[in-house]
Amino acid sequence: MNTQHAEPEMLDALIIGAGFSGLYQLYCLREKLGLKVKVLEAGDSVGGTWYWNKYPGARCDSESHVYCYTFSKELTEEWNWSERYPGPDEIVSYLDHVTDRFNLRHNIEFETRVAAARFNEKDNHWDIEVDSGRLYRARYLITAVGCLSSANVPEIDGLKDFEGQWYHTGQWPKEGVPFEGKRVGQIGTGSTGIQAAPVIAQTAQHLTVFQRTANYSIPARNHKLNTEDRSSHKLNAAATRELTRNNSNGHGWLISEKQALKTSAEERTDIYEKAWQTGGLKFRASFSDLLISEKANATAAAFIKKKIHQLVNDPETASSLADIDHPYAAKRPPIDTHYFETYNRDNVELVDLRKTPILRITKDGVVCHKPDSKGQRTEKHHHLDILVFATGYDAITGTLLRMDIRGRNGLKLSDAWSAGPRNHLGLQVAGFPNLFMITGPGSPSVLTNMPAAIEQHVEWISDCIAFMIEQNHTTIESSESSVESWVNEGNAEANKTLLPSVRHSWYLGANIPGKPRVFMPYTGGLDKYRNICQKAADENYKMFVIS
Ligand code: NA7
Repeated sequence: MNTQHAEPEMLDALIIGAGFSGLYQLYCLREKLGLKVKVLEAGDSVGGTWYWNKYPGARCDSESHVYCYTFSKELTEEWNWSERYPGPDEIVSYLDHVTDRFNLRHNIEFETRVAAARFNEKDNHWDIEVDSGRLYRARYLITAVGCLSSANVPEIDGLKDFEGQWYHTGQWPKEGVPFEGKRVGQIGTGSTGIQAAPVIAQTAQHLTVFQRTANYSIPARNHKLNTEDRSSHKLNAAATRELTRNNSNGHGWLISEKQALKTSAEERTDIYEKAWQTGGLKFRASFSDLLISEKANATAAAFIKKKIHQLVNDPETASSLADIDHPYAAKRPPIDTHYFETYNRDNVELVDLRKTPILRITKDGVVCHKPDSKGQRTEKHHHLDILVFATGYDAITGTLLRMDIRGRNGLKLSDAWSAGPRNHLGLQVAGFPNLFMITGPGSPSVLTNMPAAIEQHVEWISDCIAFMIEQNHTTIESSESSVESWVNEGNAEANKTLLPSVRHSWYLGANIPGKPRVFMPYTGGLDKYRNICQKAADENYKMFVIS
């Protein structure tokens, strides 16, 4: 850490990131606790994940009337969403509005990336250094860095030789990318690729989609909201708040109590058909046993695969798209706008990488292995002007570990987590006093509607810091034993579901070479998690080590 710079700026709390989490954490610590707080943000505006993810077709998969804060009735009352699912520009406008409405901007430093943070054991504070070398000193350090903010660009042989332009969807140029007259290759068919392909296909001369793992998708059925929709959302806002705070997923709906396996085939198909027509993530709430029973899940999987075959004209393409090797929603379940239908366009081609893997990238395209009719190895060159990597993120831990965070005895977070992330309640790591993580590993985060999970975390952290101040305590940290029991609890909850069975899922870190395979999000549900956290607070944080 650079010590040649001027005196550090003294703060009570430093927050990293100005997305949904960082802004609300700033508001709570400043307004409710009166602390001196600063947010450091790498981008030049608020927005977090949505500041960077401006790729074609980008859209939130939570519905707009729940993808927002609920802490201020006035804010809920005055803000008007324009569509069922908000796009990045509208979300950033919303967060801009929140920033100005609550006068938060002057506590945020933009274009400032945290490089390192060290816990000073002598004086019990954090020393933080940013990329420009500036220093800050704070009693509390809170990471609000999002779960999907470190782009994963796979190391494919030859990328450096590519003479066209290439982009990762998570670092999309603000000015956009014109596809007119271009031959575009898109690698990846996760939630992002499934959103991007239909939009890129509308203007590109030709789009080649490289699919490694076929994926389920449910129609989003996005639409403009009218005055009645908005009035109804506002009228029901208090009830919706109660619902999103007290259910397992933080969305505006409950998971049905009906079991697929105890429902007749005819009724089951009716229920799936209705959910398909309604669209969106609620499809996965059709039955209570979908994520715990392979047999139940297979009924949903079969329904969706049949839809794919109905939607896609070319039987070979349909077969590749429907050749899905994992249970429905055991990987992140995408929702789409005309994704499967896009393959009926003359200018769109699917390359099934399970049959014809990528060999290398050349100066003007991608070369795939293509067995000929005699099974001999031949090569096919896909000529491309633009390559789009919709290849996901070093999710949940990537951004945390890219910073050089060191706790007691200089322990590096990357060493503490060398076998995978370990913490207590997803909030605190043993040996890292006064460091709190919002929506980190071990918390429900990506399995929920994020703002609901974020409000819970921020409020818990704020209450905890208020307790520390009231009681004149200096440090709070997890004990090794509480970490051990939380890791066991997390594994036990995950193993009740089908989710850890998908070995190639980013929930397990499997998309990043060398990343430990540990199931990261807490699957017990936001409601259960909230109660566990509340109990810890009600017991005066006795599971934590306080000094
Ligand atoms: P995902 O869900 O991680 O999807 C990434 C896609 O990229 C997926 O289809 C991957 O295939 C594919 N991929 C990754 N590396 C490669 C290589 N080397 N070759 C070919 N294909 C590759 O990321 P998304 O951005 O779509 O979604 C992330 C979240 O963002 C999403 O859940 C929403 O919450 C928003 P694989 O499946 O690994 O075989």
